[in-house]
Amino acid sequence: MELFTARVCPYAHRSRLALLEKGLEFEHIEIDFKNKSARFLEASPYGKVPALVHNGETIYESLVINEYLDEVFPQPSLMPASAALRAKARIWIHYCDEYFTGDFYAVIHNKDHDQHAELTATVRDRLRFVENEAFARLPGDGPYWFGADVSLVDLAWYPFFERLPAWSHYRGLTIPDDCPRLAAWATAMKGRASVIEVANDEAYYIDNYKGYAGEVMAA
Ligand SMILES: N[C@@H](CCC(=O)N[C@@H](CS)C(=O)NCC(=O)O)C(=O)O
Repeated sequence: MELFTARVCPYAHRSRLALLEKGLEFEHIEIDFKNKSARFLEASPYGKVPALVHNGETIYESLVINEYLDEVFPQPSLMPASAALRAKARIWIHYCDEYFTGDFYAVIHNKDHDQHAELTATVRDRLRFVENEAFARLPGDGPYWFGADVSLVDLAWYPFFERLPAWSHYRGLTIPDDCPRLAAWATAMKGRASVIEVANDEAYYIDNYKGYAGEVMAA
């Protein structure tokens, strides 16, 4: 199994975590975005990481790769046992890509001081929505989204929280104080073995997002 990946990419990070959680051996192929090989472009028609090659098939899109891995290698399962909770898991994965990530990246890409407060407030509200609609309502008592067992939802969201120190550094964005469950979840994820194995430190993200962020804007 081969994974085309990039250390800086949160989407590739999701699939690296899924492979590690499954205990699967894989060849890690780091992609230089400025010099994409023909082999990579064949595996990844969008020219994006991650892309997985397994049994002669190429699979791309991080969420699709992770569902594929969970189907093909069912143990340990990374989805809840009941159909209703699996549906909830898909809702929260969908919320991440449909609503959260766009607003999250808008904050770091924005160079206009006049828009800064509104953009960061939007992300804080997204985090409060997760706190109040997911963590306060879903069954289980943590530390993960669905209780004691890590799931594809945790793996879909966590990479953005590992990058949050860069948002905090350049844009003053942190987890709001009124989101204690979300903060506890982020701490629990940070301590997980798979996360530790591929973690980058805060300085790495601050350095790598400098080009996007430009100057520091206070909270
Ligand atoms: N929806 C895709 C997003 C993947 C994505 O945007 N990857 C970026 C890096 S984070 C990429 O490969 N960009 C290629 C480029 O910048 O040339 C997924 O979930 O896999």
